Amino acid sequence: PKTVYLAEYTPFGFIVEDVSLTFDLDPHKTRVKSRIAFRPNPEATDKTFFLHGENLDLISATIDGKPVNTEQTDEGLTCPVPDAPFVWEAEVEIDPANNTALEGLYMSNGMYCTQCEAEGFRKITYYPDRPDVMATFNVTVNGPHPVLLSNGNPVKTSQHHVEWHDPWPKPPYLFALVAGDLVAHSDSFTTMSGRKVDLNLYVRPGDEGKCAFGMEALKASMKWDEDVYGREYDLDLFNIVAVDDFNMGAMENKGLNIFNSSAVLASPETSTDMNFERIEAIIAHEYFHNWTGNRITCRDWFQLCLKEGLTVFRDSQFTSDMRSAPVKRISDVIDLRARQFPEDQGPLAHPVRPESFQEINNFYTATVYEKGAEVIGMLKTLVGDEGYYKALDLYFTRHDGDAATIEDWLKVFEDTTGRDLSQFKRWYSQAGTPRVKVEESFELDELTLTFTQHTPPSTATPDPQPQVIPIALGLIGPDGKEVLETQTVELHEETQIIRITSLEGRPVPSILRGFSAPIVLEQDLSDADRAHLLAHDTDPFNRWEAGRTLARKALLGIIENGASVDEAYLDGLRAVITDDSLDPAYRALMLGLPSQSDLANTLYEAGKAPDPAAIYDATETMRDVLASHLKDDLHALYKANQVSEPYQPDAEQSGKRSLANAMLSLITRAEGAELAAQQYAAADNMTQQLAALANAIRVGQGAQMLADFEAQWKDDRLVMDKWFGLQVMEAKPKDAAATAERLTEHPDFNHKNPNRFRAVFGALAMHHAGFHHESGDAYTLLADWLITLDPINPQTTARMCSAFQTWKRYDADRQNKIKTEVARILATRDLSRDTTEMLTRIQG
Ligand code: B3K
Ligand code: ZN
Repeated sequence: PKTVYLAEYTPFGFIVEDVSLTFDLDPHKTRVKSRIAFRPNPEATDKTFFLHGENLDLISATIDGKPVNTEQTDEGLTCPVPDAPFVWEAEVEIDPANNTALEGLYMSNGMYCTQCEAEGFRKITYYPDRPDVMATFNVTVNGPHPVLLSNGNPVKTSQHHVEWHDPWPKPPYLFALVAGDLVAHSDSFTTMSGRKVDLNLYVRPGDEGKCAFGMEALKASMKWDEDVYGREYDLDLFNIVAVDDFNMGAMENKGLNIFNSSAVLASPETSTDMNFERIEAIIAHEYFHNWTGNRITCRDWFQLCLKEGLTVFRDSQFTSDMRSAPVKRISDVIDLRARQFPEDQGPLAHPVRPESFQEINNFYTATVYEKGAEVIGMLKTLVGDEGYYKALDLYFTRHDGDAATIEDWLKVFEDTTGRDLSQFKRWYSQAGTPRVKVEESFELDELTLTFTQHTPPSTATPDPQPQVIPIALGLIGPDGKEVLETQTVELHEETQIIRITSLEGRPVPSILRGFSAPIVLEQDLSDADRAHLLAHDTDPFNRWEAGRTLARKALLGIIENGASVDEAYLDGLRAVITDDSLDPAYRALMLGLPSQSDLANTLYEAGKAPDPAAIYDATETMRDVLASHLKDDLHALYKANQVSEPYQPDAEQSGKRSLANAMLSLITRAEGAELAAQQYAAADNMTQQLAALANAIRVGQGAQMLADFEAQWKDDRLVMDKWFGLQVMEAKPKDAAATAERLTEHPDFNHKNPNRFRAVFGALAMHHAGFHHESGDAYTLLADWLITLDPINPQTTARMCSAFQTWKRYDADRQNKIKTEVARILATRDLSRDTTEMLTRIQG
């Protein structure tokens, strides 16, 4: 396979003035006619006329009305063109019904839909399929369906025929088309300048009742982007469509967002609180792309973080404003550590702006998205809120309509704040998680903190240089009062010393408040100091972090020498959990334990091969200890956090449910599934029903409930995904692979549906002790299914390969087993470019 390099970027030799497309829809023989006005690009040196095209059957091609001879390959075509403006016209035939890769134009339950990012437009027609070629589109859709949609505004509508015009120049990856028997949930939004925008959420008949929440989230997002960023929507119409077969969450096509139905359909009976929160965030994310992604797009795919990091950052700001900021921050860090850190610290490590790829779809990663968002958060911390919004205003005015780069992005900050960001830019070019060690000494009235930063070298970045690291810190005095409010220290050098004087007695330093940088902090604090922070830190993130660090130490103590859990920690935790002045959602987070994968990594870093079974057992022991230490509070807290008002998916109610369900899990552990059964029977919403079911399965008393659940929900795909996933998640380690295998034999298992495939195999890969069970059965099962899925859906297959990325942590036997499976998949004939690239990189 060919490798593409950032350094080799050159502009396309032609400018596209305008595009007209006509679709005559047919499941196997869809005809696409294109008419594209080109003119030579004065800024380009390479004048080769190459149009991308894959799996297209070329019927005819003309230039200025005269037939041309084209030279075709698997990747596209070339032909001679005049050295002056000209019109290219072509007709191709495509087969959407057989497009199982879900990229380009495909069918899902009888409806047509598209996915063009990153390079899917070339599966629809011949085109310069690159984001720096922006054009206005006119699209005619002919088909026997009641609903025929494309980007922009409808300009002519008759039966079985709709013409669309999108006035905003856009890259081809934002093209979209939808056709089907759909119903709309409609509403409208009046923008800040008083324009009325029609809003529609299109779903399959039967799903109308699951639209209201998504619509409210959309309106809230539109308002928020006006209030916070001054960004107004720019068309008269905004459509969202839900589809069941989709490779990821959703897609920000101009004026026509397409959503995985799991990322938009919601009702109290079928969706959990977590589902609601995720849906709200994804709707906001895709909507925010209208400015950060669509109006200003990326010059090339190496700049992906320009739109994704920024848009993730914006959607987390939105969620913090709509819900609880500390809870959102802690959840984001948990997620970053679970998904981005292993990537950054393993064979798949790459910079936030990668420098080469074989298949760009493999780079829609936690590093590009989530670390990319962290980098923006740091930039905001460094320049301050005012500096940040000033820079953003300039970004929007200076680059509106552009296909921009990270250099453009950083330049607006340099120009508005006068800062030199050349060292900061290393966050975009260096892979790996920086580690910052802090050493402390206290003499008389002076505290000295010595910071040393070090980034472990990787294949992607063999020689990492010091980065700019904002460290937010404060000090908590011996009496528990804050003696220094949050200050931000900027690290630039490998080693840096900070002195704080006039202190009365040694305070406990609270470092990396709010997780001010995506690093690993190495700080040698005593258990007593951490317990002090757990009791008194004013920074909610670090208060939580203190508890988490103590929990990790306790778990490692159990794993390594069966140590008993420190009473002071347990008492401190109990004080927080029972403190009614604290948000229940925050208290529930306090009860969470570091993940088993995280513990495995800690052991690996300490030079020990982690034993997944021992880690699992320690986690179980720890939960038993918590249940017994908190036993006098469990029922009281469970009762106090029941919600009597009608269900609302808001932060307040969902916080209560999450604390109550944390109690339920400890109660079930101590007393069996009786209370879970009561909750199950009484539940009028999915959060309560599913939590009850999970707890019953966990203690081996869930069989009847599982059968009831299946009978109740067998016709609801999204709920059945939960039913499939939960059984794997809650299986005992030795049963996880067998459970997954059994579920693949269920009549409703369908590996062609990404949601269902991920429900089973995503859960298996996440089940640490089950996936890494000594038998190796889970490795083999996953490999078998990846081999089956690859020819059908390479994108989803490649994504699931990351389950193997941590192989180096484990003992020789497990390593060999994983290597064997990886090699077996790689030996498959005609393996996709996607999967080949992922597994080759994982092999290292
Ligand atoms: N931009 C899309 C992701 C496209 C993934 C292509 N493999 C969704 C998003 O980030 O908003
Ligand atoms: Zn995005």
